[in-house]
Amino acid sequence: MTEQSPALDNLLTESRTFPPSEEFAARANATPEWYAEADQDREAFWARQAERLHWDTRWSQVLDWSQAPFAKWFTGGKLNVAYNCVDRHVEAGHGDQVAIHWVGEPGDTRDITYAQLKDEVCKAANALTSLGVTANDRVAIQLQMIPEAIVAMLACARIGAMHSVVFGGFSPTALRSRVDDAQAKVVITSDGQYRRGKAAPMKANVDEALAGAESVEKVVVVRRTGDDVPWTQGRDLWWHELVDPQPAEHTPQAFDSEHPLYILYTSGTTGKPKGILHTSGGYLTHVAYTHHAVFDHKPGEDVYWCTADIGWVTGHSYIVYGPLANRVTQVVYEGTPNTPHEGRHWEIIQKYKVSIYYTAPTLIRTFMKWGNDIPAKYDLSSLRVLGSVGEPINPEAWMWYREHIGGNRCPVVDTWWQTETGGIMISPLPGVTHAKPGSAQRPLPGISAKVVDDTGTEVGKGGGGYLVLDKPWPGMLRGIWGDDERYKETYWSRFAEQGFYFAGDGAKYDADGDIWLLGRVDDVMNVSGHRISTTEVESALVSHPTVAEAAVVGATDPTTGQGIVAFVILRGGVAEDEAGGAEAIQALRDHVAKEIGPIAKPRQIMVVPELPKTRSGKIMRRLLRDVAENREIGDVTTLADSSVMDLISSGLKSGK
Ligand code: 6R9
Repeated sequence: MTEQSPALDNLLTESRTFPPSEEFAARANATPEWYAEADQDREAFWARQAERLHWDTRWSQVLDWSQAPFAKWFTGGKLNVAYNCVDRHVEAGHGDQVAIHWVGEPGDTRDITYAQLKDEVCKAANALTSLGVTANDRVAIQLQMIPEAIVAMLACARIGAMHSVVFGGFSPTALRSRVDDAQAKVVITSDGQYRRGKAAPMKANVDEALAGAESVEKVVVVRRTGDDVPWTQGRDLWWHELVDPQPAEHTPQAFDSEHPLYILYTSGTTGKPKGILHTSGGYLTHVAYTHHAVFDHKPGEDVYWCTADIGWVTGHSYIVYGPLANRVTQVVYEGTPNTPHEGRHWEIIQKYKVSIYYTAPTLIRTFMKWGNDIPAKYDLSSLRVLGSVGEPINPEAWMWYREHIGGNRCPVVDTWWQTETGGIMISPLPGVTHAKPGSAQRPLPGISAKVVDDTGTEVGKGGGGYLVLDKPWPGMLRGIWGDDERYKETYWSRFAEQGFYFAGDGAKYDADGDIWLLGRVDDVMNVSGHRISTTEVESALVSHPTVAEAAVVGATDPTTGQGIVAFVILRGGVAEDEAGGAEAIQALRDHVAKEIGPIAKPRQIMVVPELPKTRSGKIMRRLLRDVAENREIGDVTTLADSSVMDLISSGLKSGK
């Protein structure tokens, strides 16, 4: 991205800034000095962060980068991750503190204290051991958001087995390929899950996935819906029959800092999914530190809620490991945000007095679509920090979030990171940063990131290019499971000479040197030789009063190389025949031209009822490209709701 596209300037016309309030700054966990302290001696800074944990044996070396790009952090150190997340809080006298306020979709609830969580994790660890699971074995977990999911992950960590969590919504084929790749010995699942008010089977899908899977010895089934399930004698066991009778005592063993903790597969764009490997000491240090700094979490005071699914890395790092290491009290919600009504999240925040709320832009835009009057009905005054993750947040959504959810009082932190980075890398710090709507702004203290051009040279202020991470960090992936070559090839070959990690995201510096993420580099379109980011056009579209959500793809065009095709969802209350009519569409095209420049005018705009998204909320542009290019629609197995594509296609055919 050496050439300067006028189009890329659009996001940067955003000039509003929000300085932290004095009261917030006075009590903030993070201080402005951290940046300089970390720059001065990065390893010493990370060593101080590692002090947040309990180590059975202290490390002898902070970072060993001698076998780059395979990092070792806190070498010689030994710790038990589950002990750090549970037992030590009980030993420090916080056994009665609620760890999890669990809310089931049908309305049932459970409060689990740290003392109870410790008992559950110990029982589950004993149960896994009784099945012959030992350190370094792999356990696949396909569960919805129920407490057993968290207990199962911590039980694996406690005995040094690696978990591989697979989305509850993933197809049998997707589960099978992950089970085979990791050669999982045990699979933990449930009979079924509640989704949108209905019980959907899980166990039956797991059975389908596991037919002939040779590595799997046992399947442990949590009873949730109570529906009948197929049963394989000798292989299948009920969780309550296996786990409940186990002793609640279990001595945690200290494992090496580099002992593997988990594998998590990223939804690959093509071919085989990548099994991202994370290890113990560095990872836990990274997620505990970032959860403390970015969310300003105060143990014993705050009520935290991250709305992610544990099948996604955000659930691993910011529901399980970071928050529990920091002695959080958190909400875990099983269901969808509009079951039984569109105010469900706000009702939960009001009830539990949630003070820190972390969600995804796609959901924020959905809330916008449902209307301002819904959150307005609830008391959201307990909130004090709002977070966003998963994709670039457009300034309109950021402002809406700040105003309608945060009451113009809560700092909004836009956190950039990836499955591969393990934890948050670029984000404002509440109480420190002057926030800018739509920008993740600055690498955290201890983290180094740069925007570089094709040759790996850092671009200047106002310049755009590729985001790279130029220094190793504790939470970084240690490789791709079973495929060292692919690890080197995917992340380290693009800028091999400089030794940079290639994140695959486009980014830009503004005039102050703040970073703006522009979406995946494969989502950058090339129209008549001009580079235009899909995010940028989407951002322009949603800044129009009739548009709630937009997805933009570059479709092959005989004249311009690529043509811009936009799919838009209208805001609630906007009459579809009016807003979807020829004149309204023309007005939208003109609006984009006005916001970005005539070059960014979409060739085609289609009004649709839904957009195809993965469970982590990412729009699957590949499928929209198929529609835009009149092709047969490709593989939809990783969609959260695979019927969405039918809805879009039939809506378009009926001329809407
Ligand atoms: C945590 C997570 C990683 C990709 C990443 C980027 C996009 C995530 C973002 C963001 C802009 C943010 N992404 N957070 N883009 N601003 N705040 O999402 O992990 O599922 O591995 O996705 O998501 O494109 O490269 P993962």
